[in-house]
Amino acid sequence: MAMLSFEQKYRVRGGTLIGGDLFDFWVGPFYVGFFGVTTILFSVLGTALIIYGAALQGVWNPWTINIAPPDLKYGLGLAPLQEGGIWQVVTVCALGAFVSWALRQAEISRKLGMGYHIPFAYGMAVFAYFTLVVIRPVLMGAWGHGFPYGILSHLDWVSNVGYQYLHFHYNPAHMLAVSFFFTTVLALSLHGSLVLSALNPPKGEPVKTAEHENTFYRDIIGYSIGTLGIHRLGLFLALNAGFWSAVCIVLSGPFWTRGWPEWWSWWLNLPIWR
Ligand code: UQ2
Repeated sequence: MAMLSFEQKYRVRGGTLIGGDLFDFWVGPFYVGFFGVTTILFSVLGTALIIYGAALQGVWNPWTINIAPPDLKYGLGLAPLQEGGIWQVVTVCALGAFVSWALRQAEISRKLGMGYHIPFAYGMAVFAYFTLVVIRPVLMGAWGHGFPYGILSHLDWVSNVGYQYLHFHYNPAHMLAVSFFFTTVLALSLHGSLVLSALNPPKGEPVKTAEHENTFYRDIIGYSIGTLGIHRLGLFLALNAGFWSAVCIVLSGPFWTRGWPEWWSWWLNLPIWR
């Protein structure tokens, strides 16, 4: 399974961004590359630090592990390891690993002569995380505005920050982000179910093609977006979900400090009501 017949054909040299031929090889099915090495190093170090932090607190319950950012009093400076310093190093490791992964995707795309759509799409998720733990804390003047690394603790953070703005669902960028997330799910469920239905006809019948897929949607809503189009739409919807998520959180604090319901007073104050 790991070594399909056509894989050999694509095991070609070149396309690397850094390191030349030095890391241009495979281990089993995996391409290594300079960024494969840095991804492994950053992930192992970051994970080890989270486990170390949990051990120092004597917390071994996976649900309650919490690596918190520094107190606000440390501002944008370095904090002692046990007072948020671990969080700071883990954040560097996480970003190191995420960026390494994106660059590894870019190297493999180059190797194969493909576009950069995959690293671009993944990069949008990294951008949303970067906004949360770097851009917004820097704009607000303290690393303490980052979110804590823990299963339950990050949920508490989201809830608390949401209530700080009274009703986060009134944040217009949050409305856009949520709508894009839901529409992404709608599009993927339409797409996945359509492909599976075409590829799984009743026993004994031949597998159906894109003509059937197009005809289904033309019959039911008078329009088919096409096999290429659905993937363009999917990428567009998903990129927007990540992008507006980043926008909605960076607005909250650096650019709007009151409750989000109040933001809508621009509507009530329109001169057309007078
Ligand atoms: C389609 C098509 C596909 C698809 C899907 C459609 C053959 C395999 C799902 C239908 C999608 C439409 C009409 C767009 C819906 C719009 C939104 C915003 C959800 O036509 O071509 O290819 O998978």
